[in-house]
Amino acid sequence: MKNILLSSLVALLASLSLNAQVTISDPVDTDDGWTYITSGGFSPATFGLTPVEGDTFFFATTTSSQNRGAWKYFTDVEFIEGNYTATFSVGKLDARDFASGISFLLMADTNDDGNYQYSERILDSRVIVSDPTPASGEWETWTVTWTITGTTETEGSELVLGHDIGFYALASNLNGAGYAFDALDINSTAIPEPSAFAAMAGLLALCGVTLRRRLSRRA
Ligand SMILES: [Ca+2]
Ligand SMILES: [Ca+2]
Repeated sequence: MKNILLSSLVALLASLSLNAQVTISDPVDTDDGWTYITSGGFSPATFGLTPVEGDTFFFATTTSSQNRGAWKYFTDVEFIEGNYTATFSVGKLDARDFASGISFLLMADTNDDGNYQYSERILDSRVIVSDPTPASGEWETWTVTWTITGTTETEGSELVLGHDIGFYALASNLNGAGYAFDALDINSTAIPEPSAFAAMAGLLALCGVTLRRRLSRRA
């Protein structure tokens, strides 16, 4: 009985990890594929900040109401179904107010040209984060999570699975404020299937029954 339980458990765990998951670790340096919207840019040291990872980091600031951000498509890293977690560093520029709402979103390169098109944003993935706010000249680590399934679409109504993954950090209406962004990791884990949950519950119940029988035999 013990062997049957063990082999069932191994088979179940194997079925859960069949799909290779997404692993992105990016130092956020301008020469590795990042593109940004005009003023601001990549710097090795500015506004009291130095990079968390790599040689430079992205910073944005304006003196008017404008959008500022940076995006990248990760070539040949394609969307699969999963729960996605992005972890990255956000910094506060010394001598500037902190941007009041920075949104982070995923994109899918649905026309496979390596470039960002407005319609390739996954609107459901847009998350505005403001916490914890870094102190002047310092960084904080922020984490955002999303679920991507077979029905997840871009704003242009294209399904995202199988297309290259993109990430966009974007602050709207900076108007005298600013922020910095660096050191991005994106990882996914499999979404457990309901059938896997049922199998797991069945196995646990079976284990319970076996254990109770053994205990009652001993008693
Ligand atoms: Ca960097
Ligand atoms: Ca594109």
